Amino acid sequence: MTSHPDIQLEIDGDVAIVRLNRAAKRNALSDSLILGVRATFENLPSSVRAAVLDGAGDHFCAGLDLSELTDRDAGAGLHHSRMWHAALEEVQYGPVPVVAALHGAVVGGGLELAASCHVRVADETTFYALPEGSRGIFVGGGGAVRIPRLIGTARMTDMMLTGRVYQAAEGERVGFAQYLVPKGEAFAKALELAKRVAQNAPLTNYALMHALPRIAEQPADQGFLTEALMAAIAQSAPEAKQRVRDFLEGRAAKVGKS
Ligand code: 1HE
Repeated sequence: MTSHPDIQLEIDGDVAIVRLNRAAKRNALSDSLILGVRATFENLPSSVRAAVLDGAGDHFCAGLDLSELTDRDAGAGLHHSRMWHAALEEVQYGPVPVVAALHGAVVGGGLELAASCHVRVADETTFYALPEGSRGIFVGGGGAVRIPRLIGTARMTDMMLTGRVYQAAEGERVGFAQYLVPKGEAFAKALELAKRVAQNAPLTNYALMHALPRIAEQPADQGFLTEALMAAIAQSAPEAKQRVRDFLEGRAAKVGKS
């Protein structure tokens, strides 16, 4: 396991709780902290089957640590952005599905980080913004790719051109979050969901993390083939066969009943 002074890592059964722990700076992501996020997800114990990503204090994450935004030349800026890409790839395509517990500011690089997670739970205090537009910069943490896939290119363009801020309820409606919960309840809901995710067959979770987003990028004809290959692999696992037998023999829950 990797430790970083601004990351709290806790293992709760088969769920890892990863918490940005820099509340005094609203969990702003310094270079060191973004590298810490990468190392944490890279080095999760093999017993972990799902993760929750949370932020300490009143805000999930205020984005890039602006105090480090010194005058980089073009080459350094390119490498800096690629460093973010590598870190957030580790969240999206790392070992396990990640449920984000959102509250307060989810802005700039914080929104890019949230967008790299697999499920987003937001409480009523959550707000989403891309202040890069007003800071004279551009997204650099994969937001240009991931955010339009959540809310559409037109909405992202509007956010960056006009500084529009989406509040929690509207944010859920447009697709930033899949769940909206009362103030202070995002973490508990995210943990409940992560525990459920952890119970899935690992190959099913693998397919959802690695095949589904790629199928979405493929022409339909190739997507159907990728789907069929993934389906064949998933159903061949002994665990899948056992789960189907459990249902047929009345040992597994029916849909909609726990
Ligand atoms: C920071 C940062 C930060 C807070 N970098 N230090 N992101 C932004 O443009 C968002 C900037 N932050 C804010 O708009 C506000 O801080 C919040 C709405 C998030 C929270 O407001 P509030 O009133 O609770 O806190 P605060 O008093 O503004 O901030 C508390 C401290 O955190 C203060 O430092 P202090 O030493 O004076 O106590 C702030 O300076 C510090 N702080 N946010 C550095 N972001 C891969 S590219 C991604 C590009 C981006 O992410 S650009 C968007 C950056």
